[in-house]
Amino acid sequence: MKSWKSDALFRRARAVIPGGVNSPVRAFRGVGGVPRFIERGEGSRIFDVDGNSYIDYVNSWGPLLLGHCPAPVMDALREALESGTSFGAPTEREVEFAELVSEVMPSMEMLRLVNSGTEATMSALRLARGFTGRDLIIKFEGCYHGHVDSLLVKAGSGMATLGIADTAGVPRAFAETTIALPFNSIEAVEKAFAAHGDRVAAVIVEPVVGNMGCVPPALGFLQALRKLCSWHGAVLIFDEVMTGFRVALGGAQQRFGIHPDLTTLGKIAGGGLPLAVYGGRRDIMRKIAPSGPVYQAGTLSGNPLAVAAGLAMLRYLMAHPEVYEQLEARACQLTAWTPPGVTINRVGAMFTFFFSPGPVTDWDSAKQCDTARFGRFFHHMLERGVYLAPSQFEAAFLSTAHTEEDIRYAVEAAREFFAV
Ligand code: KE4
Repeated sequence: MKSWKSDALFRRARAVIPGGVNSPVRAFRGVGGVPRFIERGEGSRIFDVDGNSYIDYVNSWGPLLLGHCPAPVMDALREALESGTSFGAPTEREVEFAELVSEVMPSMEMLRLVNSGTEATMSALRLARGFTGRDLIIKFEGCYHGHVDSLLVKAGSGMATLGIADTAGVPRAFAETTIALPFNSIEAVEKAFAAHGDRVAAVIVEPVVGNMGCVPPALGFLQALRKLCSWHGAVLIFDEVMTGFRVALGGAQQRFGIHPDLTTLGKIAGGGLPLAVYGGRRDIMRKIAPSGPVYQAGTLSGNPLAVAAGLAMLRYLMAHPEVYEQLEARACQLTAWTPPGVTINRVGAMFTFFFSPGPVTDWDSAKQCDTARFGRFFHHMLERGVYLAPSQFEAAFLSTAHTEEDIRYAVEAAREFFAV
């Protein structure tokens, strides 16, 4: 496929934007080559500036559960646009959206709207520390919760892709408040609580990890986190920025039947616009200003356009719960085979082809992958018009716009690679 315009744009971009991209993982550093500059999206496809079209299995890193330009979201945006873009004042739409999120995820008795998943996790952490009066946070290696200073410790996603163990710019004092443990190790969490129990403010976890690639929770792991947090008075934070409204309408907490104390949401919550959420137990959320002493604010928090998109997405999903059976069935078709030397992990409509014999259950096993072979697979698929996440350590996402033909085509293209 020709990529002259993308090549030229990438050269221009690198002169004025670090790495030529506005988020590191987009730079193709994990797979090599030149990122495709995208002109538009439609249904299950994206179209680049050189006129190439791709079946999109990234879907903007998860938000586009209904595919590109879904009518419910586009119509809602057009209507909202007529009334203005931002007021910096409360609107009815925000109240309605908050009520629906709380209905779909009952653990979120109260919630606050922000603009990104990072802002949601940063705020949830500050709130957990303010509520408990404690400093330490437990996270898991390979999990990524946005570029929050104290969480950029052994993180996944772009940091795993770039092989950055810990980022520059975070004071040692911040990093020292974070305990990073192996995902799925109940024993490690028990030991950490035994050693620091009365100093742990919160445990933050991706209940289904997407940011080292898709890694499901081991049987009993989430239940153990729930029990340990309750016992030690620590706040259990489910970072459902990726899993919320994806692995079930009510997220991983519904799928696995766990009641976290706080939840963060993003991506699908905004239907592709900058909208994220943090929320949970009323007694904790009441600590947030102006009702309490923990400060958090935002000029564009609850932005009318973003909330219109999120509301349209949420209303559609609540009115069409059958989409989750459809997504599960389609994802099964895509992943119900075993390419040689590859482990496929899937939960609902998020999945990863790990280039390792596996099993892949945590960061230690994920990082054994043959990333060079994954890079060759990525470009094999890209050349055939299938757009995957440009990193071994990311999840791929299905949308309701993916057709049986899209799935069949992708499986056929993948089989071709492995047949070689
Ligand atoms: P944002 O600040 O990017 O909206 O959300 C951060 C975040 C928080 N929690 C989870 C579980 C997440 O997956 C993310 C962001 N996910 C990555 C994809 N692995 C965003 C893609 C990117 O960084 O460009």
